[in-house]
Formats: sequence, C-alpha cells, structure tokens
Amino acid sequence: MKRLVHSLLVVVVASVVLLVLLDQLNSSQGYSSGNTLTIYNWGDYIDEELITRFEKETGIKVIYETFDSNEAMMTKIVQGGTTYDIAVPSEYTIEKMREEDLLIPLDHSKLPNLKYIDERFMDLPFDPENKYSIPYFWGTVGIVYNPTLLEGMEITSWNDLWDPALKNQILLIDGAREVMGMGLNSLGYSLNDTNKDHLMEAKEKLDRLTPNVKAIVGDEIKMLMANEEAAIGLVWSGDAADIMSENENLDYVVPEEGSNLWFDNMVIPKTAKNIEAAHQFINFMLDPEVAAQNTEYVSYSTPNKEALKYMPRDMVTDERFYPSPELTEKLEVYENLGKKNLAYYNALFLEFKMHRK
Ligand code: SPD
Repeated sequence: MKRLVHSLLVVVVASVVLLVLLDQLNSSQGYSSGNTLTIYNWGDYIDEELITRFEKETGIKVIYETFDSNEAMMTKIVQGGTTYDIAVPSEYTIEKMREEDLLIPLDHSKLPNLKYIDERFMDLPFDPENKYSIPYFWGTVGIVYNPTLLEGMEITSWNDLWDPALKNQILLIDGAREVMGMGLNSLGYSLNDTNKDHLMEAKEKLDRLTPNVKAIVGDEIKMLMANEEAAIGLVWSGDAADIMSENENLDYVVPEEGSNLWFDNMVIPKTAKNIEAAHQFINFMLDPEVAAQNTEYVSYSTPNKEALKYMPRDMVTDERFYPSPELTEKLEVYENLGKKNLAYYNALFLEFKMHRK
C-alpha cells in the first residue's frame, strides 16, 4: 500500500513539473495557455506582421484562416466545425448573419478606437448603430485594364467588354454577385434585381462574353494582370490598386452604367470562444497607425479617418480608390436578397461557368 501511495505521488509530482515547464515554454514565447484567438478573413487581406505584433503585445496566440467568398465563409460558420472568434463578411452577408442569429452584439465600451472611423461608414442600413459589425475595408467593383495591350481602345463601360477585339483577354474574379452584377448593370438593371427574366437575360448576355473570357480566378488575378497575361480584369478596387503598384501600365475605372459599392466589416460569430480577445483584436485594428500600415499593405481603402493622416498623400487623394461621396452615392450596395434569390444567382453563375467549358 505504502509503495502504491509513493508511486502515485511520483506520478502527480512529475505531471505538475511537466505542466509548469510547458507553461513556462509558452510564456517564453509570449503566450499564456488557453488564450487563443481564431480569425477568419478574406485571402490577402491583412499585413501578417500586425498579427505577430498583436500576439507579442497581448500574449494572445492567433490562429488565422482565410476564405474567398462570403458564401464559403458563411457555410463554414453555420457548419460550426471550427469556431471562429472574428470573421470579416461583406454588408449583405452581415444582414443575413444577423437574420440567422449568427452574431454576437459588440461591446462598444471595449472599442475606444471606434471613434477614428469616418461617420460615412457607420450606422449603415445593413447594421444600424453598428451593433454587430465594425468597418474594416471598403471599395468598389470595376475594370482594371492595360492600355498598352488595347491598341487605343477606350474602356469606360461594361458593354466595352463584349467587343470581339477582346477575344481571350478578360479575367473575372470568381464571385457570383460580381459577375452576375456585371451582366445586370450592362443591361441597365439593378445589382439587386430579383426578376427571373432579367436574371436569365443577364446570364445569356454573360454567355455571349465567353469568347473574351480567358479565366475565372481568385486572388491570382493580381499576379496575372500585373504580368500582362490579359488586358482586362473584373476586380475589387483594392486588387486593382495592388496590381497598379506592381505594373504602372495599368489603370482602373468604375464603369459608367454603374457598379457596386461594398463594405467588409469585422464581426464576432455566435460560436466565438474568446469574446474578450476578439474585442481586443478589433480595437487593435482600429488604431490609426495600425490601420494605416494595414491599408498600405493590402491596398484597399480604409474607413479609418485618422489613419489617412499616416498614409502617403498620393494614395489617399487618388479618386479611383477614394471616390468622392457624389460618386459613391451613384453606386449600389448589395442587398440581402434572401436564400432563394441568392441560390438562383449562384445557380446561374455556375451555369455560366459550365458554358465556358
Ligand atoms: N483579397 C481580398 C478581397 C476582399 C474583397 N472583399 C470584397 C467583398 C465584396 N463583396
């Protein structure tokens, strides 16, 4: 009996020593045990140096994952396999997530840096009073083009893209609303149209664009355009800015028929495990110097008014990426069209993709 007690004691002491050593190892790397934050963001959408800085400053370990569409992000959150503490959906998806009770109301008292966000980007219809979401980046959808490959051809309108001279010269981002939106806008319809005949007409018009479409791609569109693999790209504005910083031959235009104005915001999903750390991270990203560094890195447009003061003047005065309120008022924000309509958009987009094969 005495021997058994002695052996048990040895095991307990050894386990305690092991736990202490493991904890010391963690804290020597700056992390306290159990304090992790899982973030789910778009690809190429943060300066990862800032994640390292946040980890060092707070001792919180960040697990970082990326997605390439609102739909993919939401499916994963609903499935609940991985529990995310922060996600970055766009406006119509935020509305959908609110409707489906997937978000936690934010504690604004833990976000003192929220005061740096320009009022223009606060209290928008998809989230009145910013109860669930905090602005991260914003922008437009438009055309990035390479005049040196276009032999004098002017690009000002969506309809220019149907010119047979552009055979195999167009790259499209892989987004159902963006591509269907281009078809709808080119016909003079709204980006939020739910009339089935209009949507079919837009899809058939897109089918006629097929000979000009070289590929439908993800973030690699930036590398392909910068390497002059195509003359035209349907892109989000920040990607255009990034491409143009790599290759000065290129330019960006928001087509005259109209286009999309979008907002990506940070949210805390209902399944979050570290709500405290999530608030800390959101507040960190709102710090003007941090936001400025992040903006310079990803090239998208920041809603942080104070951050603009830390950024190069030519960047923040570039009307292609910081369009005036007069222009943005003419653009359309995607609305949450409801499950059925969204499924129809996705189905038509898929058919268009199949039509190309
Ligand atoms: N590579 C980052 C892309 C982020 C784009 N978000 C735009 C969403 C528009 N609905």
